[in-house]
Amino acid sequence: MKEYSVAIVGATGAVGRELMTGLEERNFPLKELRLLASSRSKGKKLPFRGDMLTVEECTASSFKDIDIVLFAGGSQSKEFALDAVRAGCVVIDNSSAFRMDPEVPLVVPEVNPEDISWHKGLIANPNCSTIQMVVALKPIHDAAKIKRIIVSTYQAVSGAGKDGIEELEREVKEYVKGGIDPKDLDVEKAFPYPIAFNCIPHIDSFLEDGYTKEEMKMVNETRKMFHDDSLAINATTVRVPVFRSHSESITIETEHPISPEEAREILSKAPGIILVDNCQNKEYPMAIHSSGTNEVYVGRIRKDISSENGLSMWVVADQLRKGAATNAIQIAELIVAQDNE
Ligand code: L14
Repeated sequence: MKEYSVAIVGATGAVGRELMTGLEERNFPLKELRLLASSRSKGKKLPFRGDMLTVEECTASSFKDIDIVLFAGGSQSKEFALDAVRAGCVVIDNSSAFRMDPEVPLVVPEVNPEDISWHKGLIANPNCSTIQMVVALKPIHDAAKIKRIIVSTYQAVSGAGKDGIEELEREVKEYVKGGIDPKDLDVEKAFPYPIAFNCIPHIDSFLEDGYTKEEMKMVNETRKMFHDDSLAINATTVRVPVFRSHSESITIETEHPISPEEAREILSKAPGIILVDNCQNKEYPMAIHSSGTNEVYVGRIRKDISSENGLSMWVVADQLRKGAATNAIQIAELIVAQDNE
């Protein structure tokens, strides 16, 4: 089997570290792994498969002799992704820069693996909240055709990277020291308000119509991967004081009737999904349980009592894993499979 020279751009960030873990855990056929990052991280050493690898500064000429480049999702995608494509690499990009480009496939392997066939060197990894939603909904869409989706997210602070994690930790410690009202906690750079003991209904920037860019990513990316521009979607995205794993409350309306029992039956056999749905036994998906795993967890499946054909459910996944690194490596595995056809 062919072995691949792979580079990670943004190796030192939260997603970069998960990409390294994923390549190791999934035993990706590597000839070589190169770690690239901004000049700030140059010279840092990170452990991989028993060795210490040194981080190099990413420049436009970093991509010679590399087969696959995984961009972790920072601002370096816009700067260097096209240089990597020009150097002949296959680029898998975690940022939002290219996702809606009609020349760029946007892929979740459980949902639309066929779309990698038309890539021109660049494949985009969807937004974390979108990924876990489409993994859960695609099997139901295939069975009963979804017409409308209403979703609210409960997004972990690690979506904002290491800064987000450190900010929640610092605020909680400050509160525990005593004598401070949560609204008076110091705010640093990750969020516009204190996130400890709070929910902030604001992720990414606001558009003129009152939705955020994060919300519109869920709308537009889902339509692109389901190949259906008529799908009605309304998203509200919220930051919550959880370290890791995004949770989502999802209500769908379908063209054909589908019962909660049928949905459970279908989802229990669907790829990448773990059904955790036994309310009588207090079993439902939770962020503290999904963290560090690669699957999408679905539970609380019930009939939407406000519409004719509808279901509500609760969907949780580790957004640094399936929402970013794992999905990107699964795309790389599709490339490997295609090469070996
Ligand atoms: O579009 O939770 O990939 O802050 C990833 C992190 C969107 C925001 C993306 C978060 C970003 C998200």
